[in-house]
Amino acid sequence: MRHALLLDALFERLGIAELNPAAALGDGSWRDGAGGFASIDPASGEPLAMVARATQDDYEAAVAAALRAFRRWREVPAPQRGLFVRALAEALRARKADLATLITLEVGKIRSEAEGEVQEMIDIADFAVGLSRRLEGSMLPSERPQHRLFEQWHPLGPVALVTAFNFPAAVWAWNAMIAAVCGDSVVWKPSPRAPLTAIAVQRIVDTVAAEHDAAGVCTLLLSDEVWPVVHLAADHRLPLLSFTGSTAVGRHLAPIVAGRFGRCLLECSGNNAVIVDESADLDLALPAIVFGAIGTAGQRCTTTRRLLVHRRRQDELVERLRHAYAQVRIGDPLDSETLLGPLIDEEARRGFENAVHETLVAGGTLLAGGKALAGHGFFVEPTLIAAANDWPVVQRETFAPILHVIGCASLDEAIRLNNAVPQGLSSALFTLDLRHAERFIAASGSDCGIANINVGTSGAEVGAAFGGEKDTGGGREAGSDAWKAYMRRQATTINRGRTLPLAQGIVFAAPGDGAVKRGAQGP
Ligand code: UN1
Repeated sequence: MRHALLLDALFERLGIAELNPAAALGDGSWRDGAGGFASIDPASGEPLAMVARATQDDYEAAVAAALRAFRRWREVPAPQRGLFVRALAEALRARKADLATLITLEVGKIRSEAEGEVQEMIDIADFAVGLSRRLEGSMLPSERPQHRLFEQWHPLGPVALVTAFNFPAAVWAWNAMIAAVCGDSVVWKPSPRAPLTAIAVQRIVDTVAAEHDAAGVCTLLLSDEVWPVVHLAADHRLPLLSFTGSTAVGRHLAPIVAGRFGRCLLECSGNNAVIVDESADLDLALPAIVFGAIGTAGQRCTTTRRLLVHRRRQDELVERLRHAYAQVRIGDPLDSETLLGPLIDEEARRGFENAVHETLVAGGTLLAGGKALAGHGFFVEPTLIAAANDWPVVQRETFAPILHVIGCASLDEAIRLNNAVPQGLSSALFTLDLRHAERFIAASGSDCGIANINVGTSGAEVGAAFGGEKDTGGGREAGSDAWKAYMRRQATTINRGRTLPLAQGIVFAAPGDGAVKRGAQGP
């Protein structure tokens, strides 16, 4: 076993066993489940540990615990709920290195990016703590005298949370930290490819929850089967389903949630482009493109998959990219020299090979990489291919470090191509031309949820709301006012007068009564 000693020590510190339980009720108690599945180290293909699979009874127990917790938690004042989240942030700070190492082992992202992921958890927790003293509604002018009109926000209920392998901890934090200050509880179903990270996160929650009267606020269900996700989507006790994953799965789940008038927060596929215009500073564009295309081995939903480059800059940029790609160290993601770790599994490696093959058959020109590496683990080369935007392989999201290079004659053409894909998550323009920058972010510019200038497509901060349009699903998570998805809005009108004026000037009175008319005013 690779790094056996490191692994033993890490598992001990993070509370991971050789055979792990299947569900956590958020009060420190865990359930055994039945059967099991392995967490696989993608750098070696070897199993790291076994995890039990949740049963229907475990599902019921987790949802019931979350429901019980919600009924209590919603009554706790929001700033006190914030104290729980603040303690989570402290616990995460203390375990940042260990949790990052586990993320690296389990999903193969390099150490620096794994530490960034834990930092993102801390950042959103800090954000949520501040939010716990805001969650402000709005006071609105009533048209009626001696009336007060306002909106306030109430906790929504237990949130069903389904997350993907590529951000196995941060996306939990985006949801759980915000949900917790909003007064909700969470039933988390993580990716079956990252169960150990989920267990480690839950163990951290367990240490903190008891001290903050937050038992059951964060519950966990582990499974490699499909049914728990479908159950969560169909379960009317869970008013919000927050789902991160492919568009295909999101499209399947959304109607199930809609059928019970539940709410969906979808973070589905991206197919993000960097536009490099004629005026671009390539010293800025180059590292942004390399990080965007190769970071997390091309397995971020924000990964740069298309490069829309002005033809006058194309040769120079491609040459510099090829040079940069040739320097990229592929290998053990724990090694600090490594820039490109493995893909998550064999299926992902095959997906890479198929996509490269399809692009070449369509007429693409291979500019760099193109091969999966032989041997253990699921490694591939960072790949650059000249392609056309309308090819089916370019239109879909392949979770791998493949960058399609597409020449453009103008900014207008580049914006048109940027938008000419089904997905709408992230986009970026490198330019030194103010008019071009403004054009890109205008209403008729990028149609994506994220549109950056001289900043790449990936690596968003938590402060703004994160999400995208079209096939990306339309959800918004993390910062800004994304918290509103986790609460229910209530409009209230209070009458302090002694008469009952109706809105819209309606008079509704029996003749001679006179009590109900517009503008009637009490003493
Ligand atoms: C994801 O890939 O699902 O903007 C999330 C980024 C990260 C989050 C990515 N902060 O790349």
